[in-house]
Amino acid sequence: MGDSTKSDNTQSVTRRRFLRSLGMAGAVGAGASLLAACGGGSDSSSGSSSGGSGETSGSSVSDGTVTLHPQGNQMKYKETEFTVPPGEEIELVFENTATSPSMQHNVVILNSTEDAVFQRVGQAGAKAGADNDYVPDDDAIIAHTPMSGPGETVSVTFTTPEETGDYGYVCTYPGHWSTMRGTMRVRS
Ligand SMILES: [Cu+2]
Repeated sequence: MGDSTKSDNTQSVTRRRFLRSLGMAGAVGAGASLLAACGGGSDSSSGSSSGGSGETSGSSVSDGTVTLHPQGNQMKYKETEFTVPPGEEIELVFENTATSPSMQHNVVILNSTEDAVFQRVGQAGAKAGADNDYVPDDDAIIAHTPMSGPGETVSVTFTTPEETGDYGYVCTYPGHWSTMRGTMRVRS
């Protein structure tokens, strides 16, 4: 099968690099907004998990890194949107803070926010199977992280689209696509 999209993505995974320092990803996880206030050393943050279930939560790019998490042990992202500039290389980090063994997740970025595209990619992902990390060969896929188990952190580095607009992201672990979705907003 022609898997040019897939090998592109694989390539960008392998050439990922931590943009500034390894410590940065962890700091961003505590909350991007804190970074504006402090240069480091502050531990006034209450940590990774906040309540507010059912509330829309956002994340934004900071020093080229965006960090996402699952919402507890639900088939949902905690951050259902994030905003990035166009045409810029970013590192997308997913910290799988779930504890249930069935809560395996990835982040697959799509060139669309159409429900039909989420459905097509989600269903094809289940068919692609574990050997393919549940990621199908589909032209709608811009980039994707590897699959992560509970407690694992995965990431992918990619260049954001040149065109401003909204782009979907979805987890392609079987059964997750219908609820585990978000929107990447590309804004200049
Ligand atoms: Cu998932």
